[in-house]
Amino acid sequence: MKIRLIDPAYEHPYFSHSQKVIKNIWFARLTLTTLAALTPSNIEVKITDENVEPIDFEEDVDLVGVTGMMMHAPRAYEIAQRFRQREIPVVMGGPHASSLPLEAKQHVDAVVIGEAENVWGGLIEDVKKGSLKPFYQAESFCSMEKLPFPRLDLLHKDAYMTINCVQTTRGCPHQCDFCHVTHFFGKTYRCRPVDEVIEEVKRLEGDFLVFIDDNITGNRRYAKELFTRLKPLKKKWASQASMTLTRDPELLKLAAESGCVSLFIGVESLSSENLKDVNKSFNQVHQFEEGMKAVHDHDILIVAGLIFGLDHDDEGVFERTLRFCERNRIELPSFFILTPLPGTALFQRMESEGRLLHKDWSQYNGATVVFKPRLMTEETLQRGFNWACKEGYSWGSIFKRVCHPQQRFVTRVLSNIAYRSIAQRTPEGYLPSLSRILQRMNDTIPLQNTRDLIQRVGDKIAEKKLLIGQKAADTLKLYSIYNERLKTLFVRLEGSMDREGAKELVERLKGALHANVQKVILDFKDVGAFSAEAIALLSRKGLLQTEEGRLWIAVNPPGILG
Ligand code: B12
Ligand code: SF4
Repeated sequence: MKIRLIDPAYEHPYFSHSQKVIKNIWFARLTLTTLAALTPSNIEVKITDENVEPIDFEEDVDLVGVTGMMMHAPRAYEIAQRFRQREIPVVMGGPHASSLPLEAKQHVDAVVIGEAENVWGGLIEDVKKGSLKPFYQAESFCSMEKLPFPRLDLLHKDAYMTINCVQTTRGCPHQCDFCHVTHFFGKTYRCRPVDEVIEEVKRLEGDFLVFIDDNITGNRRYAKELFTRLKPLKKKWASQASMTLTRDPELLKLAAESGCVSLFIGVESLSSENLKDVNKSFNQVHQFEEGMKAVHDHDILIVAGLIFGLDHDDEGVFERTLRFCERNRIELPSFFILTPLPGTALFQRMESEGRLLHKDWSQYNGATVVFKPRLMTEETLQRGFNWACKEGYSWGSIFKRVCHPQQRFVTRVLSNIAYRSIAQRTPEGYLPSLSRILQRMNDTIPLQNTRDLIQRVGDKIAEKKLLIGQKAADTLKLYSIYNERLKTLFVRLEGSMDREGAKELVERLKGALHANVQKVILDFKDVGAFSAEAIALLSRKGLLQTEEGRLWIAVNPPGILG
């Protein structure tokens, strides 16, 4: 019996790569090499990764297996159709088929839902008997013990940056709403025996490997043991981890000592509200800068995952995020557009809110807008994302991010050049017109004079000066968010306001009006103290009016002075 396993290619300006780029930055997934390893040894099994070689549709085979993420689905179905025309049975598995088995079944003879370990052998027996069933799904997750080592020998070694890929864990202890991992693996986090991982690593040629885990430090005790055992092997490795790693100095140190040179870290958003919305509050925004520094201090290169289009993202998000990457010298920013993948909590929410634009899965690729964003239009999100990709890999931005004293300078530069070649293929983008203004509208204005401040008590202003012993905040903070759909700017003010602060606020707001903002809502609730001059100025400029329908609307304005 002969089996051909196929990984479909994907035509896209951002995600499909030339052979040269694949050779520079790409590694093979473990999907088909794992499946091949599970195949009984008396069966001939071969792999085609369509990204690196064409498919032979005339090949004489008895079974074709196709894998695929969401965006690969249309191509996977085309491939299936070509083989089925020749009456060769086709089975499909992987993230897409597992999320939408009924849809996949319309295009293939059998669908494997979830992991293959406990069903693949039986499926092959059924093919031999000519009694292939429509669906295969294991009753439980497979044991992580004694998993066969993936058949890396079946890959074209020279086509990729590396074929040295190893998986140590499956799943993730977290459940971020947009992530497919928890949907696929349930709430489980399973670890392979460290002995077996070490044995697999020892067998790899060369000194570099990728741990393709979704979160290699999800179980800290396990990770510490693994890293300790890796040290003597003197390999270099890359993987994915969550921000929580940066809060455990011992773990980070062990990772570095065991050869970690690069980590993909899901930063996702610089807004705590966004992170809360998608169940990722364990990412603490106030800790980001310190966390990035800790990783750099261990000479580990950061590939940061950053998502645009979350519900609290306005037009300012693109520039704000890019500047964050530059300030923190993130070597490889990896920008994504929020994508509701079927099976995830995010998909359910978007679907129930009627916000999905279509279900053309080929567009569900992390680089295309497939839903209605809350605070901006689809076009602004798409163009802003394109801008960030291009601008983020402009020479100026690369320079800001890679020029620092840590080691591996050459690696930093070369990997940026490789990413730059991808980013340059991104369609034209632009920075939304309000971006600059929004950066200024999210700022801290120092006070010039705290002596004459009058404190707000309850919703009134106290009669005279600050109450004894109570210190006024010596800054005025502006938190602004713009709703492009409503053409409305919301500004929440916090701290104290003297005349200079009020003047500065008026100046900045003038800039917003020039940029076609049709309404400004100013919330004064968190301003604890004002100077009489500040109130007079705001009042003169019409910023304290509360009537609906006006250009300026004040919420919780300071009461009348005593
Ligand atoms: C490595 C990896 C990558 C690499 C891929 C390199 C490459 N050459 O393609 C990189 C980092 C570049 C990458 C990029 C992206 N990835 Co990715 N990636 C992974 C990751 C972490 C590991 C894949 C792997 O090797 N798994 C190990 C194997 C053994 O598991 P498996 O693939 O699930 O296969 C098992 C079963 O599914 C089943 N099975 C699978 N296929 C088949 C086929 C048949 C016939 C049968 C019988 C069974 C079967 O059997 C296997 C053994 O049990 C997975 C997460 C994960 N844990 O799988 C995400 C994952 C696959 N990626 C995902 C996504 C979305 C992307 C991106 C779109 C970016 C993004 N927005 O996150 C891009 C797209 C890139 C592209 N061009 O395809 C999603 C897919 C979700 C979905 N529903 O489509 C996943 C699940 C992660 C997530 N957070 O949700 N990725
Ligand atoms: S931490 Fe990462 S892998 Fe884990 S659920 Fe969240 S996004 Fe997915």
